[in-house]
Amino acid sequence: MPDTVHVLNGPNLNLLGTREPEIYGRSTIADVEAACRSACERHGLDLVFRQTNHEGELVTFLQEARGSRGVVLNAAAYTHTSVAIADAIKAAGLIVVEVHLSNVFAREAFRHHSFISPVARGVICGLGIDGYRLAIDALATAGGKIS
Ligand code: CA2
Repeated sequence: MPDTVHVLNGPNLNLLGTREPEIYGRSTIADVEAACRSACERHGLDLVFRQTNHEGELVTFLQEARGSRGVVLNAAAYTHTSVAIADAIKAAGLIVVEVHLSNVFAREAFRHHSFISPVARGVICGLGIDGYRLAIDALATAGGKIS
């Protein structure tokens, strides 16, 4: 378990690569998974990669990540709305790196607030799917401590 990284993806990310490529790029969710798998293999870590469109299921996935090395979390729109997800991170005592494909601060004001950032170890946004790899690198080294 401590050698497992969970990469959890929220609503609509299953549609990646099909619409709005100018914002989210052309990579599909399968491409994101492949990039995460090769990053984990490089570090000798196991990977659990999941996507859901349901807030409660994301809470369950976070609970199931208890005891892991850490979580790379793109909660998508729930980032900006979900107290339940922030509570789940705290309750499970998880090390979380929050990731967004787009630079949320260059977008609408409602995307500037995150309920997850205060309970995350770090935040990466605007670097496309490279952000997932960088988050895995951070979790692999120094238990996610970014110095
Ligand atoms: O930039 C990101 O990764 C986001 O988490 C993506 C979310 C958005 O609500 C956040 O503010 C930032 C939206 C994901 C929707 O994904 C789509 C994929 C293909 C087509 C349309 C939406």
